[in-house]
Amino acid sequence: MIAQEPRRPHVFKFIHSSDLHLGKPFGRFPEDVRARLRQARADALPRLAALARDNDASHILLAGDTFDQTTPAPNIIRQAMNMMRAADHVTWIVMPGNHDHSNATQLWRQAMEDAPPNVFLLLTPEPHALSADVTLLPAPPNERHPGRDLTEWFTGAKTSEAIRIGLAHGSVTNFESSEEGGSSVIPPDRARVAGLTYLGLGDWHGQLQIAPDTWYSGAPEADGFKHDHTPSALLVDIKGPRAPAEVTSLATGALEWRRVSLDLMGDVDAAASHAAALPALSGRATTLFDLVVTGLAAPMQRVALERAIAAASPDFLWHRADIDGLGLVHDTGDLDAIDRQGALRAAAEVLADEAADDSLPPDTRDTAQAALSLLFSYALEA
Ligand SMILES: [Mn+2]
Repeated sequence: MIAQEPRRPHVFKFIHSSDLHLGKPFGRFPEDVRARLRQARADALPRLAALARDNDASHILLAGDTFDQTTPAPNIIRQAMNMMRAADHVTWIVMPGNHDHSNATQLWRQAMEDAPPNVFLLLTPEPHALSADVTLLPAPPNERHPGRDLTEWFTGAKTSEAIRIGLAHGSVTNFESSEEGGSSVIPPDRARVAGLTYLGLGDWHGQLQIAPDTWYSGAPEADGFKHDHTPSALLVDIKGPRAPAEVTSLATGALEWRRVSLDLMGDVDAAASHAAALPALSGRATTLFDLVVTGLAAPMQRVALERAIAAASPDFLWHRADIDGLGLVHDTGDLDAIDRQGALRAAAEVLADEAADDSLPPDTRDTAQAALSLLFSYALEA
């Protein structure tokens, strides 16, 4: 009889993240905003390292798309590796995704040259020992759209009696909203079938639990307005081969992407409604704020709204307001603000009639409304 070792309180504790998309160009934004967005993604690495330190996690597992492209600029790769080298209290596991798949030879050749001893690049589907009793099974994509289940080999993989953790990148069967619109291939019960204590997934940029032991970590920094969720990583605490993994979400995002819909009724104070819809002042410099205004407003209210939007805009890292969907309501009292009589009043009446005339083509009505708004804004200044 061999006496059993006393059970350690934490068998294995790690952080699961994915989809850092380092070097993402963010081409639709102005150059200063693009630089800030790229910097936030690069900063995700030291932020993850700090979370690992604070939570006693020994490893950080990146489930693909660490790099946005198969050919990132050399400084993107070098600086990522240097950042991981500096965070040498953790072991980094970097697995390719579909954006940075394993056949991106130039990328991974340089990464291997630059990688410090505490970084492991898992480019092939074979077991990797994370510790004496924990084995990682990686499923690195080897092309942009593999179109098949790369986790299939997990089930038959021989790993003695070690704790098995899986790492994969792609969408789950019947999980329709693939981030890439690609084919859905990972079975949602792969962890159970393959005897994994935990399966960490990448590809979906929001955080999502697929099964008791299967999670998408989501990206540590948002890259759009799509996911209505605080970007975060997952702290995974495994206390034994048969104990369920304890999973905790840890916020990681430095920048906030907020899309707000403001639907105005015809008789409200538009500027006050706008003020109520604004994020708190203290967070605006790190917020991308996309405002979409619909509904109806009287002409003076519309002008007041446009001014409120223009006044708040410089508070934000980036701001866009779309008020094309805001319709016009007016009565003769509104037109009095332009003039009670004379040529301007006559022009305003014609424009108001045209803007409200459903029989006219939309272009004509939009032009009339824009001209009428101009008249009102001049009237307000006079
Ligand atoms: Mn991705």
